[in-house]
Amino acid sequence: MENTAIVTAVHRDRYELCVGTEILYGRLKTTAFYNSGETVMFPTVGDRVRVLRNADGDSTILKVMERKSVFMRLNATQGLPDQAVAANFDDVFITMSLNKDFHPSKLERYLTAAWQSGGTPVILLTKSDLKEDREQVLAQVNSLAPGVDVYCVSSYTGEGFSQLEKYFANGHTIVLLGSSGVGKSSFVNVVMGSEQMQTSDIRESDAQGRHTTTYKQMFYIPDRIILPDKSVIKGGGRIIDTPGMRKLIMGEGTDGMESMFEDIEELALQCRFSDCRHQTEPGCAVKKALETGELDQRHWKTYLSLQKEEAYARERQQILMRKMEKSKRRR
Ligand SMILES: Nc1nc2c(ncn2[C@@H]2O[C@H](COP(=O)(O)OP(=O)(O)O)[C@@H](O)[C@H]2O)c(=O)[nH]1
Ligand SMILES: [Mg+2]
Ligand SMILES: [Zn+2]
Repeated sequence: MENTAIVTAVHRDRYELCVGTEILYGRLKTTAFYNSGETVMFPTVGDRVRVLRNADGDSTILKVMERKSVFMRLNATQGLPDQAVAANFDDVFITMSLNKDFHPSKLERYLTAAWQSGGTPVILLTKSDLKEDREQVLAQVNSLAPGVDVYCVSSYTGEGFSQLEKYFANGHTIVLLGSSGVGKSSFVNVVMGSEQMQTSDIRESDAQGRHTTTYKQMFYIPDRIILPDKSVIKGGGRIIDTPGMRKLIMGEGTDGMESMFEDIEELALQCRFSDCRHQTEPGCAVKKALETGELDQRHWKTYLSLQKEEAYARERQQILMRKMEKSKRRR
């Protein structure tokens, strides 16, 4: 029997799948994924896949269905396709902790990645129990991300969670994005009402045997969420926890760059030369704005480095395509 399933976890070469409320396990159909000579999408958490149900043993994953959103990261092995981290989410909760120094460039980078992924960014400032004066951070966030919703939460006290009810809805998926240690897994554990994900204060050795070693996983949020102070809010929907994604790459899409750096793209239109590289060209509006301070140096630097990464991603993709073409012709 063939079904559509949702991938809820990836364990090496075995996939945890969900069909309705049923959980099953699947493995990739070798001929479909490894010997096809085409660029195939490998399943990741959140993916919808077609599976062939086996009466006994693991089911067979036939293909990955088209994604509405995705995060990619660089494959450590040269020449192999980049890896999808999570797929088919609606909202990207950009998670940063209030108590650590707040880094504007990091936020810009995450925002760009979020816009590019096809999801909607939401900013989650965690550990609000540790920070008395949050006004300064909030002002900075609002100026960097106008129009993006921002929430201060504490997984210890439950502060701020009731404002998030609108994101917990059936058929709706949230993905957590942020450096390790900011409190993503603690957030998931509050939402789930039990310890689903290992948090970093539990030493690996203590945790052995209690948790599987899955590092990213999707959970079905219960209909009612009981907060640490015992108050209850409405739940529902799904949430994906991820490890810190340091090697997240900027995809080929340009939407993210356009939304985040509209000011720079607009300035560039005023340069004397339409192909101005904003270096030594006369009549450069970008350089002038940098001199007068109208354009923030840091914002400009983030733009340049993200642009470089984007070009790099595009180049990698082209090399990969050529390789695939070659191997197809050879067969
Ligand atoms: N004070 C405080 N500490 C928190 C909060 N949430 C998480 N932490 C702590 O921050 C550390 C990292 O949390 P964890 O959930 O593992 O972060 P992750 O790496 O983003 O998944 C742990 O020691 C948590 O106990 C919070 O709301 N308040
Ligand atoms: Mg974690
Ligand atoms: Zn210029």
